[in-house]
Parts: sequence; structure tokens; C-alpha cells
Amino acid sequence: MFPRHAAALLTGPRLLAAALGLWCLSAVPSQAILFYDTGDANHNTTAPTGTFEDSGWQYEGKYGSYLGTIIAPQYFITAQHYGTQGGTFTHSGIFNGGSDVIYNIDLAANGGAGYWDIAGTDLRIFKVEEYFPYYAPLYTGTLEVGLTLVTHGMGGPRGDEVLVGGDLHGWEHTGSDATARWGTNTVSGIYSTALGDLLTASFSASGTLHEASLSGGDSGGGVFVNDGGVWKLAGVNYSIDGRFDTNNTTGDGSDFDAALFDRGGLYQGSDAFGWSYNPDLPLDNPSNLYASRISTNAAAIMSIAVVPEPHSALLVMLAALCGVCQRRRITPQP
Ligand SMILES: [Ca+2]
Ligand SMILES: [Ca+2]
Ligand SMILES: [Ca+2]
Repeated sequence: MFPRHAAALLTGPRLLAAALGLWCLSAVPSQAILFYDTGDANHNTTAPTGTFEDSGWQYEGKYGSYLGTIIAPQYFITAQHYGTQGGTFTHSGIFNGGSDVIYNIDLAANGGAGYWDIAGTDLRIFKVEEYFPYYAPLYTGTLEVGLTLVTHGMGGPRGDEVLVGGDLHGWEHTGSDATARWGTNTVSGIYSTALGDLLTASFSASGTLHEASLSGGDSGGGVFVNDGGVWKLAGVNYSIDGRFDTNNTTGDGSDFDAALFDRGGLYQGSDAFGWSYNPDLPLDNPSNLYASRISTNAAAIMSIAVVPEPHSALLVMLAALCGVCQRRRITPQP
């Protein structure tokens, strides 16, 4: 299903995505996490509790119309392909359990570029001028496949039903409602692409509690997996399968974006790069989400988004205390 040979001929992430049969999430701005179980616009718009408590929501923040994830005292990570979104990053009250806190992005960082891109990926890191109260640990292992994931994104709930021969196969994307949501899925594979490794997960009819897929505007949101009891950042939302169509006629405007638990009976591709037909088989053929993999880029990320060693902060404190001690020590006794 992955015509990877075409990828090398193309340059931008959008074109790469098209070549892979993916659809970049910036294609239609500001839609979001979309659930198998419900079209309720209020579903999962507040901090998760129970099984998914502290599963990453607290580390998310708003960068323009998209999300980023706090990964160090002064850094957050997001996607490259949707472009820059201004000079602030907001750790909203919905994420921090209080009120909105606005951080100013260091637009002079990295020699004036204003950000760092991780080469060969869709990952982008920004620095803020202030300090975040806490930050997400990175997943640095290699065992993502099979793990439950929690993903985050901005936007609207699911839209119109996609019917094939009268049977429900999924839902179209809707317009923006600029609301952050969280959803879950299971990491089903890892694809090696020209934009680095991508974690993938399918939109399953019999999936996880809160089974979700992505749509335009979910780019940049964090994907977390549970590593021995601690939820760690394992991916950054990149794209989805798409687009879809009921025909392979070009120029008739009939193509659409959707989250499908069964792509059977529909064409996938684009007018520009061509369409391929998915036969409608008894077994569901779900569409997938894709996220840039953190673990293979963790060293590069940590070389930019520096997390101070715990002992260095302690040394600073000790040095300050010693200064006090020394001053006292050299104070002449009466
Ligand atoms: Ca699934
Ligand atoms: Ca068409
Ligand atoms: Ca089918």
C-alpha cells in the first residue's frame, strides 16, 4: 500500500505524504481527534482520569492552531509541515489545571531561524524565553508496536457518515472548532520513510476505549505510550491515509477526507497522483494515522532541547549556599 519509490522524487512533506498515500494534517486546518464511539463534540476535551490520567494531556500547549508538547524546561516539540504560527505558546488552563500561561517563543533562537528542525523528519523544536513548570519524558525504547497510545490534537468532532452500498464505513472530517481533544489507539507498526520512521495505528471498529483517528489540524500534537507505568512522548502527529473517493474520475471534486474503519469499496489517492481501489472484503481495511517517531530521534532532540542534569541544579544551590558560608566564615568575629 506504500508506493515508497515515488517519495524520493518529491521534496515537500505534503508531496511526500501524497506519494505515500497519506494526507498531511494541515491540508484542512483545525479539525481534530475523531472517535469511533461518539460524535459528541465535548468528548475528551478535559484532562483524562482513570486509566489515562497523566497520559500526556498535561504536557500539551497551543501553538497557533496546533498543539506542541513540552519536552524540556524551555522547549516544546511539534511538526514542521504546517508552518510557523507566531510568537507565543500557550499552556492552557485545560492542560495545566489552572489558568492559561503564555510563553514567548525565542524568535532569535538557532542563529535567527527561530526553531530547530530535526533533519530528515517532520519534527520541529522551539525555545521559549521563560520556564515551563514540568515537561514530558521521551520514549527512547524500540518496543512501541502493540502499545496503547494516547494522541492529542485540535479541532472538530467527526462529520458525515461515509456509506458504501448503504453500510457505514467511517466518517468524513468536519470543519474546525479549535478545541483540543485526546484519544487513544494501538501502535500497529513502524514505517521507514524519507521523512524518518513513522508510528502507525489503524482506526479499528473493535479498538481501544476512546479509539480515535486524526484529521486536519491534529498535526504537531503529542503521541504518548506507557513505558512501565510512565506515559512518555513517542510520536508527533504527522498524517493520515487519504484522500478518498467513490470514483477515480479526476476534477469532479468528489474526493474527501475521512476516518474509515473500512476503506473497502473506496478509492484512495489524489487527482494529482492517481487513485487505487480498495476491494470491499468481509474483513475491515481501516485507515491509519501516522506520527513521527521520537525514539530514533531522541539523541538529536536532546542535543537541542537540553534538560539540565538534576545534580547541576543541586550544584548551583550548593554553590550559593557555600557562598553564604564563605562570606560568613570570613566575617571577622567580634
Ligand atoms: Ca486501532
Ligand atoms: Ca473524483
Ligand atoms: Ca468490507
